[in-house]
Amino acid sequence: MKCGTVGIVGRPNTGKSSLLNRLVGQKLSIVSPRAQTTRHLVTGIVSLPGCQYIFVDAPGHQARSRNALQRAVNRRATEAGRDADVVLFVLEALRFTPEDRLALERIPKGRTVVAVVNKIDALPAPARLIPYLERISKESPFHAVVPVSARTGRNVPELLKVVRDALPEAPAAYPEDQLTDRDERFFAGELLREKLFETMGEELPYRCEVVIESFKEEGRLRRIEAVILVERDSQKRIVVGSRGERLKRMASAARKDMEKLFGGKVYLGVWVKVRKAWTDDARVLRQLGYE
Ligand SMILES: Nc1nc2c(ncn2[C@@H]2O[C@H](COP(=O)(O)OP(=O)(O)OP(=O)(O)O)[C@@H](O)[C@H]2O)c(=O)[nH]1
Ligand SMILES: [Mg+2]
Repeated sequence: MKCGTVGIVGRPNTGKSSLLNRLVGQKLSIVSPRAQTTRHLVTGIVSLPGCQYIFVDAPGHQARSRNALQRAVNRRATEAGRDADVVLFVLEALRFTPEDRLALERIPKGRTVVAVVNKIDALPAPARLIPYLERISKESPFHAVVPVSARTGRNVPELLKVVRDALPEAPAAYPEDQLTDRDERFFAGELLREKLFETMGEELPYRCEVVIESFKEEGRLRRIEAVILVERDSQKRIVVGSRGERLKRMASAARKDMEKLFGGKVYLGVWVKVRKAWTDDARVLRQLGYE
């Protein structure tokens, strides 16, 4: 039996969370076209005959951190590479930016690192992939370089094989049917946060956080009370929208996703609160679990 932790790291927006979801076959980690969507470590467990993979999706490592929140998120990104048996270093096909290099340098020396070249479904000229793969294999002593598409699932089974070979012999750490070690409360907050990323303009999602104030199971109903923290009154007005329409739409979309994931009815109440400059307030960040 093989079993081990597999950290999924790289610069923001390379498709790490999409890859986790594809590997697990379930949407666990939120995805958006924006960089720095993921802020937490999200575990996805895959149990196959003779092998259990404990994947850990990490936030993208950012070159420039402008506030305490981003520094805390970056520390988390580093943790995922440090504590893993195997590291998946995720790249976007045909690109290798200074930010990619920085993320690669954050992985401790001596780790088994697989370079995963993602988004091969979107290649403008497929012939350019081979020289790119050759170039990447020279960047670092990778255990392997594997091209995949998290979007279509192409070559993902091959990636699983490569990782399996590199995992240590160990008994399974989790029951076979367990998908994650995160609870429903965590996913409720993330699904609402995803709607902020989908709906809001440029800077706003980075100024928002979701706090689940209460999560109760009443028979088959889950009664969830959430708060969206923003930094200023003007941001609150935008999140709420005229006559509360925007907030209602986001809450309704989040509730539907929650019902799908939890397999039961959800009541979701959402409020917006102003907490001045929370992204730079160590005390608030600690309360939010970032320290
Ligand atoms: N064409 C294509 N797009 C992809 C693929 N994988 C991810 N994407 C897109 O790339 C964007 C970023 O995806 P995420 O999975 O959120 O990326 P991430 O690396 O987790 O980003 P951070 O959490 O911000 O670090 C989204 O718009 C995805 O739909 C892929 O295989 N092909
Ligand atoms: Mg992500």
